Amino acid sequence: MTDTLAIGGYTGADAQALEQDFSAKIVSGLDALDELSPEAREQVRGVAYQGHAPFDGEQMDKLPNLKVIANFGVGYDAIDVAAASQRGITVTNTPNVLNDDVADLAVGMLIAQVRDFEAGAKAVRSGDWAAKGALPLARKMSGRKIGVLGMGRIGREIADRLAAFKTEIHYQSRSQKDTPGWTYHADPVDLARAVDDIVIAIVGGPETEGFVSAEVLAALGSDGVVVNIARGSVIDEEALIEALSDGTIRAAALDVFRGEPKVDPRLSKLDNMFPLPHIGSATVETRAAMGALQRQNLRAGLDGQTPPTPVN
Ligand code: 8YV
Repeated sequence: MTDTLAIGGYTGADAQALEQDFSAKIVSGLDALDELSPEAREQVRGVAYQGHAPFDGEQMDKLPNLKVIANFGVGYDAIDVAAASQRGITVTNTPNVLNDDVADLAVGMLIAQVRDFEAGAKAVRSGDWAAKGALPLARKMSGRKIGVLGMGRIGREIADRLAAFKTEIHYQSRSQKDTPGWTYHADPVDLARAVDDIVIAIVGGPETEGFVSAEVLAALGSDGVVVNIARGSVIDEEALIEALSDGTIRAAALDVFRGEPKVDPRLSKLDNMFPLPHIGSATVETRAAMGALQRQNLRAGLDGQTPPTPVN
């Protein structure tokens, strides 16, 4: 019997620390809750959660003495925080420690598409470079106007990096920030109209569902690149497939997808979409920092202390 459940694919040092420091029982997903005995479920006071499957009130009710859900990740859209609050459950996340990695990835993905890296790599690997000669010219990165959607902690790191590439920074967020030299737009369509490319760094969840709409994509225009490192749900994926297929926009680079890890084949087969398998925070260093912060939160929640990074 343990008071801590680790739900998700924990391996290596994280699994070891959860087992050693918390005597945690590690299970692969929320489905495992139904396999535990009622006595075992009553013992559970803390959950270390990793994953994107919905953790809702119905799941929480299976753990009647739950005090804390410590999420492995900054985005906690999978967890019904209102349901947790109603039940007196503290939810925590792992902000800040992953900002640099996610921002690095976003910038890398944008440059990859503006400069056509994937087409270039294919030409070398296939022998087309020797057989058919040079590729069509790409576009110049510096001087581009970039619209960052969401000026939170990660959005700001992205914008700082892109400014160093001599781009012109525009952004949209709920409120205007203190960002001298950067142009604020309250409306995402206005932002799209003003810029060449969009980098999405808004939170997921119901309030941003389909935020990047057909209208936003049309306003961006036929030279535009869309980069998404946030959540698949923030883009209207049907509209994106259409916009990429008919040339409404030039290209996209996506680290996140609706229904991931399954990706709509209509999207994954498009040559002008550069995909990555949700690796924004996937470095040895950052995952170690996320794990450590998750466990600090978990410990504090179990001890009835205020955790370092609570979300409710
Ligand atoms: C994931 C993420 O948590 O932090 C986030 O919001 O999306 C990622 O870092 C990661 O895939 C681990 O589940």
